[in-house]
Parts: sequence; structure tokens; C-alpha cells
Amino acid sequence: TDVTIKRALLSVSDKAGLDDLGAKLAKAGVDLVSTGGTAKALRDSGLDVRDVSDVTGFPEMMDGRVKTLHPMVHGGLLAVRDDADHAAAMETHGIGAIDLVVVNLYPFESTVARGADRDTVIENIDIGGPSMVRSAAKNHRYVTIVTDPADYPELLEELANNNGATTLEFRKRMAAKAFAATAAYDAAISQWFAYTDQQQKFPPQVSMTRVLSGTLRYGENPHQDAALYLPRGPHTNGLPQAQQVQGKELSYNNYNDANAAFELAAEFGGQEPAVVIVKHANPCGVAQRSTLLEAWNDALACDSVSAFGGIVATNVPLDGPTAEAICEIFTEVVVAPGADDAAKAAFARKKNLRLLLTDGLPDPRRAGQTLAIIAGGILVQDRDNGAITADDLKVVTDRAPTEQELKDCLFAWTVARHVKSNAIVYAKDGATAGIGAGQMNRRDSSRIAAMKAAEAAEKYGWAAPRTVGSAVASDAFFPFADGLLAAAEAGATAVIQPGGSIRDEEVIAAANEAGLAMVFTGMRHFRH
Ligand code: 93A
Repeated sequence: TDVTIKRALLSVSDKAGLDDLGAKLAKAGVDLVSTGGTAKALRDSGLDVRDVSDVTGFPEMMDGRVKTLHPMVHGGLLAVRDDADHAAAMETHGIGAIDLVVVNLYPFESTVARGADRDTVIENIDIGGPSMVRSAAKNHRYVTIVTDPADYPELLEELANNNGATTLEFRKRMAAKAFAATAAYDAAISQWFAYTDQQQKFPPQVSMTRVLSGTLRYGENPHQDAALYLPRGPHTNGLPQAQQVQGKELSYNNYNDANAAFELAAEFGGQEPAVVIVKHANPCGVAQRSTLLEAWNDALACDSVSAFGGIVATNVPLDGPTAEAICEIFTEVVVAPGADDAAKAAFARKKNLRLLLTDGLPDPRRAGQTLAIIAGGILVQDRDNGAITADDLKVVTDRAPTEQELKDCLFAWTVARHVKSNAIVYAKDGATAGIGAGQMNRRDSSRIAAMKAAEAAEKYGWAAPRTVGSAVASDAFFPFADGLLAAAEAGATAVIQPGGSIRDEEVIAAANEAGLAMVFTGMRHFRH
């Protein structure tokens, strides 16, 4: 099943690595056939090449739109070599077999990306290239197809190891890659049409043009298979781009949780140190302080029980003292925009801890889409990148929040949007005091958050829970006064919530009665 490469057709837009490949193929005695620009490049580097127009008996015409679309090419690619009729047809028409095709396509996506005009974009829809790629890939039993310059070294190694031939295994693998490449290429074209002509809203991200990056050990549970996919095109500064410095392989849940932690850490910018501890995609402690170590200590204090086996993210590079402190409890993953040597040395002693270092923080306000698969369909929506500032807040109570209360409100609000609904977050002096997540009613979230704060006070021997004198954030409006009253009971003095309930008046009256200051954001942050 090995096929010796005698004749190769090279036609590439991306000419990276071409000279070297051409030279090595020529040295191995392979005859080279090429289209205009590729032939010129090879000749310029001193190689002997036959023009495809010489093979077809037709000049490249119509601005290059018709170069390789010819039976002399496609017959040479598609013929079943050991079929007598095919062999006879080749003989009759003087069609020579082509054993290797090296093609990469007109750069459609980058032409769109640089904002080229419509005619230029259309001209960059490759027709002859994908046709050759598909012909060769279909006939992989005899023909080798290579579509990615990154595969040139492997091709050469394959030839070196097999006496100038390729194995069926290699040809199959490259054929699969080739069809994936043409499928992605056509998907990009169809998306461009959808976007440009039909003004459809969700073209670039929600696409089939995703590449499989890695197969994960398993999914959310061991009986589920899982993989990581990356969108083609520019990448966000996220976890798949991070460098894993140490530790076990990342699991599906690790990715999910670390992403939740890092996205929240990114909300705090890269200046004043912040620490986020996440469990099961929910933050269980968040703090922003003048040092990272203080931020860690205060984030941990919020719910030190849940923090065990947690995921930690920071918004600034890790330092030694903070790393030492993190190492005192069992932690699954730490993700940060960098780490100093002392921090790396501290983590190195925890062999299993996965340490991920990024070049920076993802932009929390970036546009994009999220997907949810439901039985029989896919739900698509814009990312929740909406944000409010202090100026957007509407004071609805008799008492306006103090400056400190306002700061605490905004901090609690920032955390709350990253907590599964129903979300209730108490915060005081730049640290969460209690977090209630994922309950089916708001009052229960409120109570759970207060309970966690009380447990922390007991554990740390504080005179009072940190909810006393705190601000409380609710991801959606309080439908009744009871959730708000539960917060007042826990000692909160300020409230931030979207407002918009038909019972707002009732809730505002209850807030006034309890002496609370309350602001409305006018924006909801459900997270399901
Ligand atoms: O315009 S095409 O769709 N018509 C063709 O017949 C054809 N054959 C190869 N584009 C065609 N190609 C593409 O030309 C290849 O896919 C490759 O990207 C490019 C190489 O052209 P050159 O060798 O002139 O630089």
C-alpha cells in the first residue's frame, strides 16, 4: 500500500517553506509541476519545474480563474490506478498520474479580515485549489495530499522513512485533514455571504470553522467523552492560550472552572491585586487588596470550607508569599497573568497543582457569543458584556449610599454577575462577605450567603459577620420584599439590584423602613 512519489503538483498561495520542500522533493527525484506563481518561486530558487499549462495544453486564463481545472490534472488525480478501464483512459488521453498534491488556498479569510472590497473578496474564493484538494483526498488510496505548510516536515520524514513513498496510514490522515480544510474554507465563504448580504447577526463566532485542539481525558463525568475546540481566527487571551507550567493535564471541569475564575479576575483590571476562588464555576471568595497576599487571605476567609480543592485566579502576576499561602490548602488550578520565580518555586513543590500562566487578561467587555445545546437545537446569544458605571445608578431610597457603600455595591455587583442565578453577594471593603448561588428562589440565596458569613465569623473568631455593614447585590430584581429583608437582617446597609419588578414600590418601602440605601442598575445579569 506504499505509493512512491514520482510526480508532484505544487500550487500554493502561502509560499512559506516552499523552496525547502521543492528542493528536497527534487533531490529525491520527484518531477515537479506547478501553477504560475508557485512555478516562478521554485524556478527563482533554482529548481526545474514543469508548468501546469504545459500539462493541460491550455494557458492559465481568465486572470488565473482557470489554471488547473482540466482532465489532464483531475484525470491524473482521480484515476484508480489498478482499474483497467481507468488505466486505458489514461493511456488513450496521455494523462500522467500525479502522486502528490501540495496545495494551500487563496487567502479568503484574511482578505475578508483586512476589509477588502467585495470584488477582491470574490476573487479570493479559490475554486481550482479545493477541487484538486478534494480529488486528491478522495483518491488517497494512491495520492498524497498536503494542505498545510506545517505538515511539510512530516511529509519529508515520511518519504525518508519509506524510500520515497508514503504509507496508506499517512495518506488517510492527510486526506481527513484536507477535507476538514475545504469544509472550513467553504464555511467561511458561506458565513461571509450570510454576514455581508443577509446581515445575519451571528456569523463569525458561531461557525463550523472550529478546530479541534485536544481530546480531554473525559467530560464532566468519566463516562462522557470530551474535547476542546478553538475558533479559527484571532484568539482571546484565554486558557487555551495559557502556558501550563506544571501539574496534571487539565480536565473538562478544570477548564470550565478556571475560565469562570479568570473571567471574574479580569473584571478587576491589572492594577490593584485581586484574587478569585471558584468551586463548580461559582466564586466562593473574591477580594481586592493592596497586596495579593491580603487579597488571597480575604478571599479565602469568605468561605474557606468551599475553597478546598478550588480554582484560583488572580488579575496580577503571582508572588512568592501568595503562592506559599495558596499552597497551604489543596488547590486544583491556579491561573494568573504571570508569576515570579519565588511563586513558581513554591508551586513546584505541589506536583499535581496545575499552574497556568497567561500573557494578560481577557477583555471582559469583548463581544462574542455563547452557545447552549438543547435537545434538537442550539441556543445562541451575545456574551453578557453589558456593564454599568456609578453614573448609571439610580438611587431609589430616601437615603443615598455613602461613598464606601457605593464602592461595596459595585464590587458586589461585579461578583454577582459571575455567580449562577439566583445570585446574592454581600461585600464589604473590597471583599465578598457571603455568596449565595444557584438557588431556585432569591430568599434562599440571601439566607445561604448570610449563613456562610456567619460561619466565617465563627471560624475566624470575628466579633460579627462581615455582612454587618455590607452592601448586597442581587443579579435580578427582588420580586418580593422578603429577600431584601433577609439581607437587612444579616446587617447589609446598602443594596444594588436591577429594579423593574411590578412590586418595586413595595421593595423600596421596605428598604426605607429598614434604613437601607438602594440603587437600581437597570441591567440584569442572569447566569444560568
Ligand atoms: O482561480 S482558481 O480557482 N482556478 C484554478 O484553476 C486554480 N488552480 C490552482 N485557483 C486555482 N489555484 C490556486 O492558485 C491554488 O489553490 C493556489 O492557492 C494558487 C496558486 O497560484 P500560483 O501558483 O499562481 O501562486
